[in-house]
Formats: sequence, C-alpha cells, structure tokens
Amino acid sequence: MEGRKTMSKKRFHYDVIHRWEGNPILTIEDIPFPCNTVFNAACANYKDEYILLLRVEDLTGHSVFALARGKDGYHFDVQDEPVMRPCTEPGCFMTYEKKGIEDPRITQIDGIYYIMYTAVSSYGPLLALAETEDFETFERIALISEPENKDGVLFPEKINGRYARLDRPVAGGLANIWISYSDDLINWGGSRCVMTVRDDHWDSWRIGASAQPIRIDGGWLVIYHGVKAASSGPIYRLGAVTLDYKDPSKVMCRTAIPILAPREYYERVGDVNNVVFSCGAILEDNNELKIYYGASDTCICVGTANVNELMQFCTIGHE
Ligand code: BMA
Repeated sequence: MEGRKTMSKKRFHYDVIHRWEGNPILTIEDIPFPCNTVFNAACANYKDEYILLLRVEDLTGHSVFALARGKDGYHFDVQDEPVMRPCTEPGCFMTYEKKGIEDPRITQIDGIYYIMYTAVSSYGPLLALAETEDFETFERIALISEPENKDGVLFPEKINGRYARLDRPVAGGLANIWISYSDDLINWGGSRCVMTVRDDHWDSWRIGASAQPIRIDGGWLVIYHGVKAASSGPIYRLGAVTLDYKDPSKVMCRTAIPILAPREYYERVGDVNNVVFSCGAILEDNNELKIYYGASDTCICVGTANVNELMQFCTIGHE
C-alpha cells in the first residue's frame, strides 16, 4: 500500500519534448487570408529573426507557403499574402504542382536558404527545390526526384565534397528513409537505404526525416516521424536518430520510444487526427532544441528538448 502511494506521487513525463504552454503558436485565426488550415512549418534563423515557412492549405484543399516572422521563437506575425503558390507558368513545375506544394524544409548553405518541398500532382508526390537569400524573393531551382517521394531534407554541409539529402521514396511497398548525393543540387544519385520501419513499434508502417539534419558532437541529429497503422487510422509520432558525421548513411543510435506523441486535444483532433509532424528544428546556443510541429494537420506548435537529454533516449544501435 505504502509502495503504491509513493508510486502515484511520482510524476512521469511521457514525452521527451516539453510542449510550450502557449501552444498552439499559430492557427487559422492568425492567417490574414482565407484558408482551411496551417501546419507543418519549416524554420530558420535569419538576421535577428526566427522565420517560419508555413504550409497553409487554401480553401480548394491545395497547399501554399506563407511566411511568419518572430523575435523569440514563440510569437509570430504572418505576412498578408503567401510567398509561394503552386506554379501557374506552363512547364514542369506547373504540371507537378497541380495539387499543391507541401511540407517545406529549410537548410542554409553559404548564405543561401534552400527549401526542399513536396510537389503534389496526380502523378504522386515528388521532391522539389527552391532558394531564397532574403525571404522576400523565392526562386525555384528544379524538380529533384521521381514520384513517389517525400520528406526531403538537405544536409547543411557537403559530405565528402557532395551535397547530401535524406528522403523517403516508397519502394517495394516500403516507406523507409534513404540518402542520396549530388554535385549540383539538381542531379541526385548514389542512393542507399539509411533506416527502415520497425516491426511492432510505434514506427512500424512509415518513417520519414522531419527536421533538417543538425550537426552535433560526433554526428548528425535527425528528428524523424514514425507512423503506426492503428485500427482507427494512422498515428504520427516523432523520434530521433543520430547518423555518422562523415558517413550519414550509417545510423549510430535511434530512440526506442517516441520523443513526442499526440496527447493534447489539438494533437488528437483536427483535419487529420492523431498527428504530430515536424518540418524543422533550431538548436540554440544553450543546447536547447526548439522543435516546430504541425498538430493534427490543423495548427502549429513548438516544443523544446535539451539535446543532451534527448541523446539519452537514443539507445538503440543500428541492427
Ligand atoms: C503525411 C504528410 C504530412 C501530413 C501527414 C498526416 O503523409 O502528407 O503533410 O501532416 O501525412 O496527414
């Protein structure tokens, strides 16, 4: 009896990521133009500001990108008009963006902010790349994969002299995380599978890189999403994995448990229930990681984790 009392007093934190008490940080109330939802935002530091590139689903059901700026990483103002819409100039981009542009990720290399995103059309999702130097003008570079591919994230440094990206092709019915390399950011190859779904786990159905790879001591930290097919529908959770610095096709350690799972009402109920899905994280000087995530495809939230604490949960070596 005494033992039970002691146990019930103990406070157990179910998630490694601590939700900000002001969540959600952005909802459609904050978007100055008509839309259905706002979710899955890429993030970057630019000058003295935090930038979020928001995926906003318009009233037709197609997604566009809008820009939000803030000083503290928690409070943001959204610009009046989207900064990128599906391409309407005849050509490749128009064909392959007919159903929208989704889930951007930002990586800065030598002062250029590259935006890897998903172009969606009746051919299926594929990866596209755009760039900006000032978050005012945005230029498309190229379509950079075949369908079906999503969740492209560019490494912030070249690996052995070549650009590198993680992505998530669906191949042989499996949705795993792969790596590819490029000399010019346009033509990609040398593809290898980096990590696979895990039977009977929270990430047993699909996985994909979420935030852009972050340089940490001895390697790369990647926040990824894992999906389990439950009888009520998919459940999207977040995990973490570390990759070898010189050869990021090698997994060093992976979390056995999710670091964030849908628990709050705004993560449980929305356009798509039971989803936490990240497209970006920022590592602060004090080792705190700010992870921006879409909740139930309906709003945007932020959570934090100390990187050293997070690393303690990366316990499973590569099988
Ligand atoms: C994934 C992506 C995300 C979305 C998630 C849950 O396949 O399309 O944009 O948040 O599904 O619906």
